[in-house]
Amino acid sequence: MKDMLWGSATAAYQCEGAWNEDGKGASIWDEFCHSDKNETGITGDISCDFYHHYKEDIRMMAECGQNTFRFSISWSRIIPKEDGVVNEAGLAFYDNILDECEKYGIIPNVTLIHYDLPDYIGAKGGWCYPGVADAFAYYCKVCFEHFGNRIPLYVTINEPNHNAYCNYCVGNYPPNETNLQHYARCCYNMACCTAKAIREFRKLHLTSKIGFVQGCGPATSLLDTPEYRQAVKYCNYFCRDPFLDPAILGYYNPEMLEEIQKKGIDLSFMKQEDLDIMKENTIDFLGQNIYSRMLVKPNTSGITAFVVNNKGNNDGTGNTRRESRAISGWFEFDRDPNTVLNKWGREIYPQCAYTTLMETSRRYHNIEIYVTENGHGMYETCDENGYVEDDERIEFLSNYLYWILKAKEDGANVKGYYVWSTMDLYSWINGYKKRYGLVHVDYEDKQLKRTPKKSYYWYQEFIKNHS
Ligand code: BGP
Repeated sequence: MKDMLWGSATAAYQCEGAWNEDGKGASIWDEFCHSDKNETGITGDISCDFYHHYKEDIRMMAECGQNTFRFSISWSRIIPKEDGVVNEAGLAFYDNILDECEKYGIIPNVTLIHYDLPDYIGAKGGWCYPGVADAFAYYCKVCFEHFGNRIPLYVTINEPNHNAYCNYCVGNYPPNETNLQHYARCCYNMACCTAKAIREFRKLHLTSKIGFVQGCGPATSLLDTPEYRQAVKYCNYFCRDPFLDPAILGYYNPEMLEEIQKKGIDLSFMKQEDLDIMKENTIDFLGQNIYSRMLVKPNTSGITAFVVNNKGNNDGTGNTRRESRAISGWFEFDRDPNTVLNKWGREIYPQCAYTTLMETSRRYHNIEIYVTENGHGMYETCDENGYVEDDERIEFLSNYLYWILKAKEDGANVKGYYVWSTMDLYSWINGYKKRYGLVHVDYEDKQLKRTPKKSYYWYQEFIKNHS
């Protein structure tokens, strides 16, 4: 499978640590984690300290046979303050990572923002700040000019849908609001961010490609009645279409905009000049994260409510609430009695990988797709050498990979696959006990000792057999 990249993924706030080293400014996650709003007190201040361990981590990736690495750049490391002055030490850190990747022939797939807005943007209203897209485009321009073709795959934003959802529906991510008007504003501003960043990117005529990463697949249902089909459509209006349509097609579906307004959302913030920029500046590829499916049914409860895997449900015992979402009159989550949930209330359903890739390909003209995240969170224990036998993860990954490769075989334009995550790292509100890594990190050890897990060796074998 020569045209397929095999790798793993991380994100700046979740792995770098060094939160205030070498001139880095604070991000909204630094601010949130250091505040009273952070109920657990757990932070990403040090995490697995990728900032000082990147050489070791990239070497281990290479030894595993991985030929691509997805990581993100911290905006506040590059432009620490509102004055826009570039922090050369920030650029140098990422130059070093790129050097290391080049040394091993690892292709970088780099996200320009993975949740961690600079705090100075947060103070002005974060993703709802009307100037966020211009500020983002400026930061991206600095990156494009500096890194240029050394980064062949750029991603503007990680999971605008999930980010906006956690920020403004569930309220478990900063700024911790529950406000659908702000959700709509945030989604729109994120689409403007992507379009304005792409406008800067195209000016440089790089050979690199640019995309964005979607956090969930299309909605689906257990029954096929007009009511269920309607629920599916509404869930897509909420989770998919406001993101993929402008980014890939260059416009919003007018029927969707009408339905949103009928829900009482004021869309007067939408401006023709932004829509013109979106039309001209669409993505080259889609990054698709695959964890679970959006299984919905008609909303009969009349309730609007949002529950994620890490709010009031972060003990990992699996005996608390199921992950769900509902919008009065539109849709609510359904439960398939034949599937299992993980310990954080999220459904495990490998076949969703196939439907996601096939349906996305169909709707969006067979766009090039990278599966930018796929992984399994677990509580883990290691032996005295730090070795973890994570058979459950191996089973999860191989089942999902079966469906991903089947989708590729059946015509989806899948170009790469990334396990979430390269090594154990900070899992947002879930802290450090929920682990995803192919490599175990001993957080008790001063050196933050790394030990490959059983899944690392399984992946090494898998890559060998599929290259
Ligand atoms: C995705 C994010 C990642 C990662 C992953 C696992 O939505 O892009 O950053 O965290 O989910 O989620 P969690 O850590 O909440 O279990």
